[in-house]
Amino acid sequence: MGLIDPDRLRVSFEEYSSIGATDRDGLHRLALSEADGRVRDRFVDDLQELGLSVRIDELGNVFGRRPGTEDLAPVLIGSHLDSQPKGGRYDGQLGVLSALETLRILEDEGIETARPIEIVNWTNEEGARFKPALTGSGTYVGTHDLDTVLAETDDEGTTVAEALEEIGYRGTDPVGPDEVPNAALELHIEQGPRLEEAGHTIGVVEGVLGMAWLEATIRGNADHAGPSPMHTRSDALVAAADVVTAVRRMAGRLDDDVVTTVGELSVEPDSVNVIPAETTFTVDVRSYDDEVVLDAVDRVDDELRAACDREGTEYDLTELWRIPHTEFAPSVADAIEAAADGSDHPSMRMISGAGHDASYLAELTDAAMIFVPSVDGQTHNEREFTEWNDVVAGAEVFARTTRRLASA
Ligand code: HGY
Ligand code: MN
Ligand code: MN
Ligand code: MN
Repeated sequence: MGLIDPDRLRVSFEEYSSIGATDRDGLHRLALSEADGRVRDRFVDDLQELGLSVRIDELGNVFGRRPGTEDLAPVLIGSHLDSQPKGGRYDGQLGVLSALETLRILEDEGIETARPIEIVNWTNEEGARFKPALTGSGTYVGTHDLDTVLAETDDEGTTVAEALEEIGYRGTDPVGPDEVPNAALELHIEQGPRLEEAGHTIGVVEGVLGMAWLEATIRGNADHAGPSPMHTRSDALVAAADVVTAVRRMAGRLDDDVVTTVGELSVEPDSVNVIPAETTFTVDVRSYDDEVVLDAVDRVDDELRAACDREGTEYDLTELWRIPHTEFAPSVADAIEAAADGSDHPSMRMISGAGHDASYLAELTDAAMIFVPSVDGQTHNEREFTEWNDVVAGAEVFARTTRRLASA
């Protein structure tokens, strides 16, 4: 038998992908939704079938533990099973299933490791339904406050605590490590075009961009679209539009790696013949340089002030979340590169533009990530795709690295 069983990995991938599947080969499995509940049940069944001891904490993070031969701190492996709205089947899910396959093959071959190995599915990695993102892992490492996270609400006003109860995953275990892991490893799709452009199969991820999420509300006056003279209007959407384009132009001007996105925008009263009274929109800004992210946040505030002066509107700006850039542990990155070299898969060092649970784990222990290519860099949509031979290559390197980390 090889380092993994590709056919078994494929069977699980298709099975998990059928839970919350969209009709265009994507996934609609928002954090703590009914579909997330069903895929969690599948995951718990698979862990129990492997004979692992399973624990679910108060935030619904699901852990399986495989004992080691020595009384040593565990290696923590895994990712997330929640998806974006109409997202892809690989984002997060591939990391959980590669970790599951790694444990399955160890069982098949009766291989014991010195260190225990813990596998995890993190709650709410995406931050699509409940903001901010990465709250399962962020609370586990102590960066997020449990009560604050439990009280976060979605657009319908449902809290995280209520959603956890609804799907039966409001566990009893305290959120946080039983034992601080000795190392942490996450496999993930790159979600960008770099590996494909370079013709490489394995990304050895050395770091992650820092990011800030902002929410801006602009208040103008609802008025009639007909009789209201143009010079008397305070149009909240016109002011927002100015800021949205300014946020787009900010990227690239600040630093070559800065990326800015306005992903959400709502208009009130949202009626064809009423001048928009209020708009609320989000800003996501990222850079490897944390000072640049701070500077960008200030510039968003400047742009809001200027747009509102022009339009006679008012605004509020709230910072929803900020996470500094991540530098992963060279020791784990080196272990990944050695494993890639050992299995003849060309690898390259890189930085992640996407946020990951491993970033919070890096605050607690030596962590790093393995990337596999995203075709056309596509992700966070139903076109997300990774060639199966790249999936297998990534899972093999993941399994090899996990064994190495668990042996020492
Ligand atoms: O926002 C991110 O980068 C991740 O997908 N949660
Ligand atoms: Mn992800
Ligand atoms: Mn994602
Ligand atoms: Mn992630």
